[in-house]
Amino acid sequence: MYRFFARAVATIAVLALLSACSGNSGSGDAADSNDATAKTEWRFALEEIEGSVQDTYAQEFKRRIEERSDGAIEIKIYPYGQIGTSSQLTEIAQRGGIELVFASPGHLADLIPEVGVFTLHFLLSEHDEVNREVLSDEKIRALFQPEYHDQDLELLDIIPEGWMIWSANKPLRTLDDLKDFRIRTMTSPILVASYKAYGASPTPMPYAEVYSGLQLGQLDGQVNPMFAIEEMSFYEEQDYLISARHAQFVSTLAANRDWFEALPEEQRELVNEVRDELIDWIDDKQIAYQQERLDKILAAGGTEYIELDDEERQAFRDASMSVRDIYIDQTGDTGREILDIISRRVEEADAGFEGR
Ligand code: 6CS
Repeated sequence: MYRFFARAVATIAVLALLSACSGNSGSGDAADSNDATAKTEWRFALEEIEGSVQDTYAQEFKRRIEERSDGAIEIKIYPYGQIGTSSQLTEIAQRGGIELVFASPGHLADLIPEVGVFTLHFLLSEHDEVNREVLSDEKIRALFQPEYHDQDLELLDIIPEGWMIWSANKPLRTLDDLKDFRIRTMTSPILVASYKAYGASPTPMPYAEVYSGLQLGQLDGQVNPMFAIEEMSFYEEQDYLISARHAQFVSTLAANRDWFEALPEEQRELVNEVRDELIDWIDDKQIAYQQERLDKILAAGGTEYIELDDEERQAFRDASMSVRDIYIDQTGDTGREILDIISRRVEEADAGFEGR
């Protein structure tokens, strides 16, 4: 299971190689060349391992792009563990060492504080259909594009990957249960503030270190969508999985900005076309994955699944509201506007959905 620990040894070498190769690949070589058989390689790095939501997305993205480019484009996928941590992947994409990357706000907010909005609790809808509609709206994407551009990135899509689930060795139903609870979070300052607001003791760290943190007793629990808890084996070290439906795990698909802007028009359109096609496709897949993985965990035995009721959730909702001021403090007027627009869009889409 921990292939990625072994592979970490190769990380430095791969990083060096990718940076050195920057400019020799992924920039429309085939189009520039007279050799009709020349291929352009696009490198696509993931924050998740093979079989994950991001891997499923990348495989289908690759299949559709390669097929429609008549062999002119080849996409090489690097699952988590082959290159580096989420933050390192973003850094390499900024430098042009890879062309495409998944960058989730849980880590990316260190660099682009505005995307931390997606790590705020009780912001998105309880309805998957509403979240899919709001997050894929190009007007919502446009709110973040200037910040991505400032960081040499192009934001291509915002993708929900399922409800965040707490894992622990005791049931977590109240704020009291979370008191001083050492919970691993991604590195976003908003996530740290969110768990502090619950009275917990948040411990930010990279994804690859979570399993050993649980195993060695450095952590009491962690939070991730069900598919990840299963494929990263976190459940093996935990007795309870708790769904508070407090937040979705959201990721963003990004590209190196210069590379994207320099793509021949038809290739840029192809990327946008496939991106649009995959909105519903990946959402249906991720929803199915959560249930399948939960079934798998429960079938293995030794883990109890708890869903908090509305009254229990309300206490967490109330405690989470102060974190919105922290987000606004960190992001100023831009963040305030982003937060207002997203809250309003979710409210309107919820009202429309419930009235259907
Ligand atoms: O917890 C994390 O750090 C990671 N979790 C998921 C589901 N995807 C990528 C992210 O880095």
